[in-house]
Amino acid sequence: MGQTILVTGGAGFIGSNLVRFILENRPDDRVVNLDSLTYAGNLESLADFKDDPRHEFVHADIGDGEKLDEVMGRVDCVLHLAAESHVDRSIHDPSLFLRTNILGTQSLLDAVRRRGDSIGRFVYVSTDEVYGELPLDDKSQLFTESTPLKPNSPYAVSKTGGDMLARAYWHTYGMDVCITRCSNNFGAYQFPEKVIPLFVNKPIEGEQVPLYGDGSNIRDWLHVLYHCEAICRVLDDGVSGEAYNIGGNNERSNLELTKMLIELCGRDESAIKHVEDRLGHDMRYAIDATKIKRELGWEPTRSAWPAALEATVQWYKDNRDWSDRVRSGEYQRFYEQNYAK
Ligand code: NAD
Ligand code: TDX
Repeated sequence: MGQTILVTGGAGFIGSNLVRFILENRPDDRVVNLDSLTYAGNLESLADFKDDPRHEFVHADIGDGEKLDEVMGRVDCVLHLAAESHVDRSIHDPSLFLRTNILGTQSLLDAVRRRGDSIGRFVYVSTDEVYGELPLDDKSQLFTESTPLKPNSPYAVSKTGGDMLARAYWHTYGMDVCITRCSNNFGAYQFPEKVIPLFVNKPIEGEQVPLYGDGSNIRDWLHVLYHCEAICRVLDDGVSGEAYNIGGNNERSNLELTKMLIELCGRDESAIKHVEDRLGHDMRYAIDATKIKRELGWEPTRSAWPAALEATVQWYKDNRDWSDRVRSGEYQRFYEQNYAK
């Protein structure tokens, strides 16, 4: 039987891909998409679902308990993605991150708790950054679900706070909670402050790309649609109280990634500008996703690296107008023009 799924942060990068994924792949389900439309929220990413009766958009903040009470009356389960998500911004404004990612998560958990048993599963979409960093010189080390949480940036601390709160509501109140911890995502509709869209837009426009430090930091890249599949798998079959790592087994140094991106944009290495490193820059993330593969049968099924990266670069080239409207600020008028009465 179909369910009504509350997706928070559904106007963001992963959220909009997830809403699209659910509407296209789970025909019996409906989505209530709740988002406060911060700078990172872009409803244009879901313009083709504006009039879909299975997609309801609610303009609200996860900190607004009254609004949440009204929405909770018509949903069956929750996928919680709304967050401040950019590490660099967290370095300059930690308090916003703590407010949204910890207190906002608490507000949402409390709203679910007030509904008692009428709401089923709550999935907290956490991140691999809760584990801190791994050394560059020992590739045998990977993050598993039992790796101690040791977040390094204000962003990572705020996500860890939300992650631990979600678990505490399972332990204390018996709520049905699962947690996912995914590695770096790439794909369509990512806000152009993040490295992949930034490093496509700049070379196309004849600018240099600002690579932090020497570029030796490593990230484990996963296409966003694999992440969406995994979140749905955890929603359907995850064990309550458990956390699941999600990752691509696809470690790339930033320098390797940068070289691939500028080549795909038709530029040579003169397009790379080494700039001052990010404060506290985590060296390496690498995920062991054995648990979700073994217990829930999740396996990435789409085309793998580098084809998925090439397709993503092509998407940004083909959708210049989407990026242009983000950068001009025009995207922020979409809600007003199409939804607000
Ligand atoms: P994003 O910044 O693109 O989107 C975040 C969305 O949350 C935006 O639409 C924004 O408007 C909304 N939002 C922010 N504050 C809100 C509030 N107070 N109330 C309601 N909505 C609010 O982020 P993303 O990259 O799509 O990440 C989504 C989630 O996945 C985050 O929780 C992030 O920590 C997690 N995550 C991201 C990655 C990644 O590589 N991007 C990897 C692992 C986990
Ligand atoms: O201009 C840049 N230059 C650069 O060298 C930017 C924006 C980034 N980088 C480097 C820093 C990182 O090592 O590229 C790498 C990726 O940076 P981001 O795209 O900012 O992602 P990251 O900091 O790794 O965090 C992402 O993955 C984990 C998401 O933004 C988080 O929300 C998620 O939890």
